[in-house]
Amino acid sequence: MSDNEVARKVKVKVKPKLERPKLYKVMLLNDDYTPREFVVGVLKAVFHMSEEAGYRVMMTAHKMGTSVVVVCVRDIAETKAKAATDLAKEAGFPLLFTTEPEE
Ligand code: TYC
Repeated sequence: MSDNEVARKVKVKVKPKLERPKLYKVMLLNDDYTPREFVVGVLKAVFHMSEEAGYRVMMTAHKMGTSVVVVCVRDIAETKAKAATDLAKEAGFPLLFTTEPEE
């Protein structure tokens, strides 16, 4: 077989490499005014957390200043953080959810 024929038979498979999307953390920030039960209620309503998970996340922010709520793609993180912050604002509380890129 000539070199040309060998070359013709070699099939190069090109596997398209899908980039993994960058992930973002939704952070819960502590404050001195929002009632604990309200924070848990928002975590349940917006992030579909159980009472127990919501309580744990709320208490972490209460004690440490911040807590990670969820890690997801940017669009979802920003939408959820805004929905949760808006719920609090409508109720007259200064509760804040922010987003930041994961390391
Ligand atoms: N620190 C608030 C209080 O004592 C409760 C609270 C917890 C507020 C977590 C915000 O992210 C927060 N009423």
